[in-house]
Amino acid sequence: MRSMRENVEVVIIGAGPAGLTLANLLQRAGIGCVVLERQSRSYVEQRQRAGVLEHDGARVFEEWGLGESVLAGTSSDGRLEIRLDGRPRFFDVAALTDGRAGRVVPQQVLVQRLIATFVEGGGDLRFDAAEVTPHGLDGPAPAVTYTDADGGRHEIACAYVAGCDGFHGVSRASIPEGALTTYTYDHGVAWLTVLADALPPRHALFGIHPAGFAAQFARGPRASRFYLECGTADSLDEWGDERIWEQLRLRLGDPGLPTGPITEKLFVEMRCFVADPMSYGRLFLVGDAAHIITPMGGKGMNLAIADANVLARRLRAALREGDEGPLAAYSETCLKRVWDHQEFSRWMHEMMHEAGNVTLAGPFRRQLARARLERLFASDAAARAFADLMA
Ligand code: RFL
Repeated sequence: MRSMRENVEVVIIGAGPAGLTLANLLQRAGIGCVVLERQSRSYVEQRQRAGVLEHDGARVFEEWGLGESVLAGTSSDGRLEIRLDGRPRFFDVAALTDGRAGRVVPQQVLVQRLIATFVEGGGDLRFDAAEVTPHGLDGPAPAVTYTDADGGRHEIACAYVAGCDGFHGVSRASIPEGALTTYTYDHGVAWLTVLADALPPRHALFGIHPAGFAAQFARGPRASRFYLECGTADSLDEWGDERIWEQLRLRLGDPGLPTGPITEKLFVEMRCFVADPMSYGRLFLVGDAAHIITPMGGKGMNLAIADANVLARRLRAALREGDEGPLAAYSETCLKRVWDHQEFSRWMHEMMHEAGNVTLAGPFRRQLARARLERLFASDAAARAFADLMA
């Protein structure tokens, strides 16, 4: 068995939106990095999850000179629709935020483009890396070991490790117990999410209905992601295609809802998690490795990109200007945004669910949730505050 030892400035563990954004930004900054990904390239490129890149996320790519390669052909969607008991209400995010609005960028499209751009730029991206293990994180000379697809053992010495390997990754797990404070919250409901080759709605669509929450978002020109509130103990056997379409038609108030072949069905736990601090020694946690948030509000992928932007700038200061001060404050900076988005997502979750399904929190809370929703259409200040957080 051959064993190779290398040296690089930064090892990035994980090639999701967090790791790939960081890799591209470090490449632009002229900082050497290697990305180690457990899965194959095709697996990573097909993984369909999020679909909206916020205005600030798009700006990150533009500011680093990646606007053309990452955003070409994507369009911004400045409006959303909330159907309350089947009655449509439109909300113009772009008009309320002076043109700041998110873009429809399916996560797998973003990932494909980030991989292509990084590789074209000479980037070192290694798929099928097994047993990735960080070492010596609390000392001055960390390293990461892994096994390649042919069984070769590798050791990469580095100055810093970026843990971008998602919620179940090895990075956060390698931090000693007691070094992190973790916060968790469970919303007590679940969502069934369905990906279908069905014509998408013109705008992001949220349905509030006594039978439960539902939503439909574009995932490309001919694909939609649907969400259906369901019980936490539900099984896929209980959700045949027929029932899914019947419940979507009911909750979205659209008897003529375009249907199509369902290509994925899975349950999403409505669970939140935050680790504090988002670092340990020379390891920095980025994206889902440090925090997860429910899909309500579409913040998960955007937080990953925002973290990567902060970390790239601060690694550049440390490695090129010898200033480790900004890096030391990485976690504090990122956690402010994380908690702000967690608060917004929970606020929106409560409103969207409790205004519909009375069994969740009772009739009094149902009226409160409806009042909260009405305020968005009655008060310009409330509408602007909401749009600002959605943009
Ligand atoms: P990812 O995407 O999980 O990527 C982590 C990468 O690390 C790899 N990995 C390892 N590599 C090497 N060694 C190991 N030991 C490793 N362990 C793991 C993994 O294979 C993977 O490639 O995390 P990242 O980069 O932080 O990105 C986070 C986003 O993917 C996530 O927040 C969003 O997908 C969440 N999310 C949504 N976010 C939004 O902003 N808007 C949405 O509408 C939205 N919808 C969703 C979502 C997540 C979903 N699921 C299933 C979790 C819808 C769904 C269904």
